[in-house]
This record gives sequence, C-alpha cells and structure tokens, in this order.
Amino acid sequence: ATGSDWWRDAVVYQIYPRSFADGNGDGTGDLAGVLDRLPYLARLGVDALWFTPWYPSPMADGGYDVADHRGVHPDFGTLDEAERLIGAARELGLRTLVDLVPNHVSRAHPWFRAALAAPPGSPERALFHFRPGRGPGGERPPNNWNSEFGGPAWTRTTLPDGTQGEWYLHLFTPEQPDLNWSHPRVGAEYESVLRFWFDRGAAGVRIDTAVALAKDPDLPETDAPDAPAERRGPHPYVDRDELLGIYRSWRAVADSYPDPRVLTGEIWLPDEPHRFARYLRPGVLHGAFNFDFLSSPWAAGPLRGRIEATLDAHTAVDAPATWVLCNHDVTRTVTRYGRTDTSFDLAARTGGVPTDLALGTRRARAAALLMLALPGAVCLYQGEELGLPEVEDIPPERLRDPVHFRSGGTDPGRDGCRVPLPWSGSAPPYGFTRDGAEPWLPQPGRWAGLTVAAQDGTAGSTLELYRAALRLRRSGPAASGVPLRWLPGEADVLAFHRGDLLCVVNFGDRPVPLPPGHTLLLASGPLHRLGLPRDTAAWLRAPETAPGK
Ligand code: TEU
Repeated sequence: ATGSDWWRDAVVYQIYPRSFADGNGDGTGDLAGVLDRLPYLARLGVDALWFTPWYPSPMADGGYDVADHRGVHPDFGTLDEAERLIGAARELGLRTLVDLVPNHVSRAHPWFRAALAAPPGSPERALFHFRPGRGPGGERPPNNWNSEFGGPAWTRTTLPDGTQGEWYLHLFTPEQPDLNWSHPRVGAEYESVLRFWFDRGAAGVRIDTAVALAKDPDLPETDAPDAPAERRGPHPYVDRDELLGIYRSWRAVADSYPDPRVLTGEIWLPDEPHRFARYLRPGVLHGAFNFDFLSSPWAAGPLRGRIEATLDAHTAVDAPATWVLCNHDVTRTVTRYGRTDTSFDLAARTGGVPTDLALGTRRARAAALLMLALPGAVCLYQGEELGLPEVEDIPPERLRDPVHFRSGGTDPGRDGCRVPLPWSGSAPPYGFTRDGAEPWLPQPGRWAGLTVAAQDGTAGSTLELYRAALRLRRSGPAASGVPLRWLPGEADVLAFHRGDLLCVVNFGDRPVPLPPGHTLLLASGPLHRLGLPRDTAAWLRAPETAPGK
C-alpha cells in the first residue's frame, strides 16, 4: 500500500545500530555506517527501518536504559546525523521508526537522579515506584515481583548518611527504574518525546515492553511473579486496561500529523490473540509484533493454528498482523529451526542442544517465503536476510548482555544474535569496521560464505531469495489487502492463495507435486523430481481464470 496506509503491509527492517556497520572505525556500529549502507537497504526492497535505541545511555541493557530520549549516543553519532539519516533514507523510499522506551528510564536519567536526591514522599520520587521495605528494618522487598532477567524486581536505595532507605521497582535490570504511569507528568513527557521525533521526520515508533507500563497502584503480590506471560486472569502489571487510554492519547498525537505516524507495540502476550488485538482496535496502536508466530514450533498444524487465530483476531478489529521470525532478543531463526525444540526461550539458549544448521537454514528460508506471503506487515531483523546463525561460542569474557550477568553466568544471554554483520572479505571483521579496529563483539571465522559480498548476485543465496521475494511481494497480491484462502490438502502441507499467488510449504517427508498449469515464481530450495521436498516453500502463479468465472 502507499499513502497513509503504507504501514498495513510494510516490510520493516530492524537495525541494531551497534552491530550494523561501523562508519568511523572504532569497532562500534554507528549512524554513519547506516548512511553508507542505505543503498543496500533500498535495494533489498524494504519499506521502513526501525532503529533499536540510539539515545544517550550507560548501555546497561543495550541502550534500553535511556538517559535522554531527545539525543543520540556519541558512540552512534549526533542528533544532526540522525535527522540527516532520516531524511536520506526517506529520499530512498525508506521510512524510519525510532524505539520508544516508556516502561523505564536509565538510573542516569535526570528524573531518577533527582528522585534519589529527594526524600521519601517527595514529588521527585512520585515519578517512580519507591516503597519502604517489609520486615522490621525494611530489609525485605516491598512485594514478591521478580525482574524479567532474574532476581527481585526491587533494589534498595542508600541514604546520604549511609543507612538503607526505600526500595524502587525495576521490571528489568536495577539500572532501569520503572516509571509511574499513573503520574500525569510521565504521560506528558512521552507525548512530548513522540512529537520531538515526529517533528524530525520519524514515521513512527516501536514501543518497548508495551504491555507492562501500567501497574496496579497497590503493587500487590502476585501468584505469577516469575513468568507473567503464563499468568491466568488479571495481573498487577501485565495487560492492564489503563494501557489503552495511554495509547489512545499517543494515537491522537500520531494522527495530528499530516502524514500520519505509526505506533507499533512490542506486546508479549502469548496465546491470547483476542487480548492482543485489543491494542489494535481503531484509535489505539497501528500494529504489534506477533510473537505467537515467532515462537511456533516448525510444524504445519501449530503454524496454521497460530496464523488463523492471529488473522481472525486482527480481522475483528480491522488491523493488519505484523509477522516476525526473530529480533535482537531471541535465538536466530537458522539456529532455532535447526533443533528439535524450536522454542526461543532462555532454556533453549542454555541447554547445549544439538543443532543442525543445514536443516535450520532450509527451514528458515521456507519460513521466510511463508511469512512474506501472509497478509499484513512484516518485520525483518538485520542479518536474517543473510541467513546468519546464532553465535554460540562467544568467549564469556566478551559477553555484554545483562541477561548473562544476572543469570550468574549460566545463560549466555542475547549477544549471540547481536554479532556485527559480515559485509565482505573472508575473515573478521568482514568489512564491518576498518583501520584494524576490533568489532565490539567477536565474529566467527566461519562466516566468509555468508557476507553480503559473497551472496550478492549469487543464485540460490539467502540474500537473493529475500530480494526476489520482496520484489515479488511489492508487485503482487501479497502486498495488498487480499485475504488468505487455505487450500485443502495433506496434514503436513500448508497451502494458501492470496489472489493469484499460491504459497505451498511442505513440512512432511514426501515431496508435494506442484499443481499443474501454475508458474513457479520462487522456491526456497532445490525442487525434487516429484515436487516440493521437505522443509521447502514455493510461490506459484495460478493460471489465469477465464473472465466471468
Ligand atoms: O524486551 C522486553 C521483553 O519482554 C524481553 O525481555 C523478552 O521477554 C525477552 O528478551 C525474550 O527473550 C524489550 C527489549 O526488546 C529488550 O532488548 C530489552 O532488554 C527490554 O525490553 C528492556 O527494555
């Protein structure tokens, strides 16, 4: 779609700036590096770029600990450069989404510094969740909530005289104090931040942790302190009704611009498509990443079930789905799909599970054709188009992710999907940086065949598969509102029409014969004499139907 509906079927490309491309040769990716590579992104055929946080930050959580929402971290460049980048991208037809982190700020944010310096009960502290501890000396945390990355969601403050004071709430690391969204100043501040970036050309925002901002003001105990996603029924900080009011007011800000800006939520709400779709009702958010699709086992039944449930729930509120296979938080697709257990969670990172990368690559390529044929928007994660696997052998002393440290070192964390991209050459740094600089995370020595240069123009490469699929998607019915129509067939085959496009994915052992009269447009792997082999997908064009039929 074009015009103000562009987001309904947009392909968004997620950039993790630290690992995309290094323009100034210090080993850290930056905005200058992205500017250099804009032609690559335009040629890939995506519609928009989403940048994970580029703001000033102590980088305790990859920049999701924001110290100033209106600036750019010096590692990445300057605010001027960000504005120029947004403009240059737009000239190539690429819109820009910035990451908005409303659940928490950095401990280095001026608001939190002021809160720490102010006494209990002060207006400064009211912007966060400060509470006295339980027990005689207040030595126990105020409630039983646990942080997403392990350990209590509370940290105790120390008063100037050295004695222990109140505790503050942080659903993530202690470096990320949670804001109090029932305070009007918090809402006003974020509306102003939205305008700040929209005024500088941003076409929208990705909203971090969008399901957890609102808290029950009593901060009560919960019987789901560890895994809120597995809660049943109301929860003191997940999926609360107050969120809808917050997002309605943001929508009004977005809609006040002549070229309406879009709001895409990061909403982890597993297996509850109708709760999920509440956020996509008219006047609320435009889209939200579909993690049910991402976390599905690689099998026809579960995938079809999740696709149908998602489409039903989204159709009911007239919103497009936003399909996603991976991001900077989960094990890369090629590695996940190379395992018997294809789940994305922490356990899969730590188990030392056997992984068949050839199998995973085949499935990931098939999954790409499946995803890109579905109705709605799509979000790709940098390196997905190169078929990069997770890097599972980063030396522990090089790991940076707080998930690793907070697990006491048992979990490698999320750095394995954040390794700098390989652009060219046969050895690290693969053109990522220059002048002999060392990339901030080490790249494996086995990526020579996965670089952009190695795949560019190479028939059958994953890069060329994505390019071809994105080109066809743009010109065909997959890029329009045409609904999906399933074809009856075998249990381990998924087949559906979008207008005259037919997408077939084979999950079973037996090759699936291609339907007669159809033109093969694209296949995710080599075809078998008898048809489409296992773990392979194809796009076909149906024969033209006679007029009047
Ligand atoms: O992630 C929020 C979130 O819910 C994740 O913790 C997710 O559940 C987990 O990573 C799955 O493995 C967002 C950001 O995407 C993440 O990078 C940040 O660390 C987090 O918020 C805190 O800002």
